[in-house]
Amino acid sequence: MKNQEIAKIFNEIADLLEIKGDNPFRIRAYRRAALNIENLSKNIESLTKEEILEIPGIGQDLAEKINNYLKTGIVQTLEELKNQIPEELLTIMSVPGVGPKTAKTLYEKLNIKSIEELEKFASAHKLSSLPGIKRKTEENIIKGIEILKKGRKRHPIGKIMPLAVEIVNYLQKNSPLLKIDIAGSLRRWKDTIKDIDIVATSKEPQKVMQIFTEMPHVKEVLLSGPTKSSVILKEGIQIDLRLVDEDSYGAALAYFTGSKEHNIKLREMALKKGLRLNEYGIFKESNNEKLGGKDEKDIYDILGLPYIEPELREDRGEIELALKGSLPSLISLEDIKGDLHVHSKWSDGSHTFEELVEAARAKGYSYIAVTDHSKGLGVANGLTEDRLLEQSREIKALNKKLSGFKLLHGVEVDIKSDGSLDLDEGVLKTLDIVIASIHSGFKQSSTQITSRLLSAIKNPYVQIIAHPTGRLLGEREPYDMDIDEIMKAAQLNGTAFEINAYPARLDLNDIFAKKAKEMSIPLVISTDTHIIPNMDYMRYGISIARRAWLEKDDVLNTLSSDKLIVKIKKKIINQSI
Ligand code: DGT
Ligand code: CA
Ligand code: ZN
Repeated sequence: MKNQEIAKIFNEIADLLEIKGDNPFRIRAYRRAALNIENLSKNIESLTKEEILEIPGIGQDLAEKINNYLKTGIVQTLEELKNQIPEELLTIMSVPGVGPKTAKTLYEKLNIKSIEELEKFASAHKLSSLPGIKRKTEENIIKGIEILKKGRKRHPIGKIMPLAVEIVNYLQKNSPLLKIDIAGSLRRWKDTIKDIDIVATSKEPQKVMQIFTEMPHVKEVLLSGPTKSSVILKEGIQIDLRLVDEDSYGAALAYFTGSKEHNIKLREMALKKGLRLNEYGIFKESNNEKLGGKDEKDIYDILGLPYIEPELREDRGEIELALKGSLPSLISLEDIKGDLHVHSKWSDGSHTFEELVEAARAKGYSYIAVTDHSKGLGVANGLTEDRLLEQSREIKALNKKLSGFKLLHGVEVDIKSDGSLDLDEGVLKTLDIVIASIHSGFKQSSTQITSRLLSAIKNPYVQIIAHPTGRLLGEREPYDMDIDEIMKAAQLNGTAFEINAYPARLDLNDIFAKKAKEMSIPLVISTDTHIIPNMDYMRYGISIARRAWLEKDDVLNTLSSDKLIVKIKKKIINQSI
């Protein structure tokens, strides 16, 4: 899809303008347009000129650039900027933690032209002698290079899942398949993915392999055989396709779904029962008689286990639980009744309340909470106390007109660098829901960040901590903080944690969400929607929840709005006794 390409170009233009010290509003306009195009649910090539103009943040000028790009494959502005600015500068800027200013200094003062050179200078501590570059910046650059190297190997699931689904659809439509399934870490919905594994069966394997290796999506064929082929997609992602006999399909699917650790445990169990388990099926050790393998369920049946959902197959105790018959009944998308983290036009979202309500109703929700940013976030057009009160009046008026749906009034209040909240408590207490989160000072010491979060957790008016660890997949590590202490405080105060479903965040992750459940810390799953298609990200939040063994009752936004409000307001009552 051209959407990603155009978004990338607009971001590149913004980077180059930033290096040039151009007008910040112009820079922001490009970034906003890039974000909105990236999040578009439709292929931009299929839109008319008028429809392109309807994308939030796209005016005549940008629409023309898009049309030109679709016609000619270039955007003139980018070409012109590239001629003005050395390309090496962009390379240096691709390191997380290196902004345009730093990149410029590194390039001009030390003549650094590649990431390798940057790494050499940074590890020899030769950067912090430069003007405007602190010791801490140098450390962050070293960390950034590490992230970049790691990021090249693993990709956020939000990037990979749509690609995999597209390929599966393509193969289903164009090749003679009997069955096809996504396997590997992607079927387990792991938050980052190394490569895509697909298992399929067909009466004409040669033909399927030919169609697979000749797909228009393929950049390079690594291996092409009758049972296994591997290709690299244009996006740089590897896909392995395995064709197996129909009779072994279930066993192969189980084997290639993994995890490796889960499979090893199953094989050990089989051996103890005098059975042999492999990717072809499950057999009697004594006479090689095949007992099953056509369906995945066969394997678990024959081992005397209930079916174990792919998200649980990590050898984190799921097999032991299955043996006892006490596997969790995992939460599913249909259990979610509303979204508790949604931005509107009032701050940096793209839509009016009416538009958001309509989209939420179409999803079958019975409520959403509008949670715009607070005033300290100037870049996001955050709300003052006065504007919040004004917002309150509008929401009340709108709710009178709605039936069977409730628009909750909330806020995403910024936790300032000293730990205080960015809005008066007098106003916070009038809202339905208050979520608090950190948006600055990510690099503070562990003691500072921990105490900031602790004061928000203890505040009687804060019900939810949003994106609690602050990680951005492939870009930013979680805050350096004392997570044990933070979880203990949430447990004690009855403050909920958010599983932020935005694919670049997925924060909390599965490990901490599982721990939160064990500690009876309330959880919510929210999308942090800024533009309507973001609401679909709920599925990624659900995947984290399922990998964390969560059931419907562990998640607050499976409740009706009335019950939800009663439950979260208990915190204020408990703390005032
Ligand atoms: P990743 O790193 O995101 O690609 O994670 P996976 O789990 O997709 O790992 P991958 O692609 O290396 O292998 C796919 C599945 O194949 C894996 O989950 C289990 C199975 N598998 C691969 N190698 C082995 C092995 O050496 N032993 C066993 N038992 N299973 C394996
Ligand atoms: Ca894989
Ligand atoms: Zn937000």
